[in-house]
Amino acid sequence: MIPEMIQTMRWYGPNDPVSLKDIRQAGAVGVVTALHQIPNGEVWPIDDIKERKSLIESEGLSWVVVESVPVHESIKTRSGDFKGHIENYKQTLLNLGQEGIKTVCYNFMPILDWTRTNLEWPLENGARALRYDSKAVEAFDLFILDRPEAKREYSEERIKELESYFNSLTQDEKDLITANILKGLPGSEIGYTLDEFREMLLTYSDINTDKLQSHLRLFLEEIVPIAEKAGIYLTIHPDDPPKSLYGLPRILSTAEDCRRVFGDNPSLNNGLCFCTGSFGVRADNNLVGMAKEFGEHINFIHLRSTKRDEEGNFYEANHLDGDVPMVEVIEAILQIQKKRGKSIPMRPDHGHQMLDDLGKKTNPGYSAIGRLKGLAEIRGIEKALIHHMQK
Ligand code: CS2
Ligand code: MN
Repeated sequence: MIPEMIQTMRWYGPNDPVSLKDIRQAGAVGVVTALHQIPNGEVWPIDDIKERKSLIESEGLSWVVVESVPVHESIKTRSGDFKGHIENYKQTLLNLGQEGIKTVCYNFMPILDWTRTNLEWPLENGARALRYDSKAVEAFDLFILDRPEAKREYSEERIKELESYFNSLTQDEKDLITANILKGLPGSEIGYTLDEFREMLLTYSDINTDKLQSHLRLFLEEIVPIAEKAGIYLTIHPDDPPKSLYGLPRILSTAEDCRRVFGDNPSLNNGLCFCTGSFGVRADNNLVGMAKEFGEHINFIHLRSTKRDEEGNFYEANHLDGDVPMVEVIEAILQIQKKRGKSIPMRPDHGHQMLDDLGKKTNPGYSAIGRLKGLAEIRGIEKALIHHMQK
């Protein structure tokens, strides 16, 4: 028998315009959620976890994954009260474990979580997608953030190109790019003003890639034994996009990065959130190869596709189009599940804003219908593959 993936959808809690009933009708059996109301770094109290869990269960769903228990900035920079924050993180894991919630996602991206510059990129068919424009990010870095080192990091030719692009933008367009970058996308937990962001950047002035890698290693040395004790499978979410921005180091963008993290700490509770849309932005990431190589550590799966161009831009494509070889990826995952004799939770990561969701207030990337479509397509692929593999 080949186990099926556990179909889930992300839910942002009682204020999410997408309800638990909607998620159930989409065919998901569970949700991925977090206690977003608790400030980063504080312990998640047992009672709050219990309450949220029973709310979800009262609608016939289960709380399958926590995404995310955010890692406090002090832990990433190992400054201030990072020790206290690590203790809090451990306690939260123990509390979640006690309530039977066994899969926890987090990321180790400095300051900002995932980044897009356009949240309503019009597609040919009238639906809307999220898009990342390299020029917008780099022009923001050079001319709005005005980061002193930026001028040395870009070539003269690039700076000229960015200058003329920047001058072609209206003030409204500039403001929108700034807001999209700094206010934080759903799940980011924290947004910044320009000045706050500049101040945060200073906290990384002596943190290079090596140092950030060692901070992740030291963090995992502390929390993985607790996860083992609590029966929790940790899953690190890759960098999105998988490259350095604003001179900040990023350490989970490639297969090499995964090799380091799981080589340093081979515990199976030290796991990966295999986000195809994030890793898939790099042409040098072989997704099927990565699924096979890190299969034992894949404890959570985000399925979506992106379409990149030569200039480093990308948009979120239909789940079965774009650069992600979705059928092959799902096949590789089914092989992993067969080998491990275990179902892995999966969610259709994002979706297009389409049909009745157009014009509605939605969480960017997290409207109902686009994700329902993605989930339905993925479910179809999975069923067909299992049918064939079992023959
Ligand atoms: C994003 C993020 O790509 C994604 O999944 O929607 O919210 C991501 O889930 C978080 O960065 C994980 O910690
Ligand atoms: Mn993801």
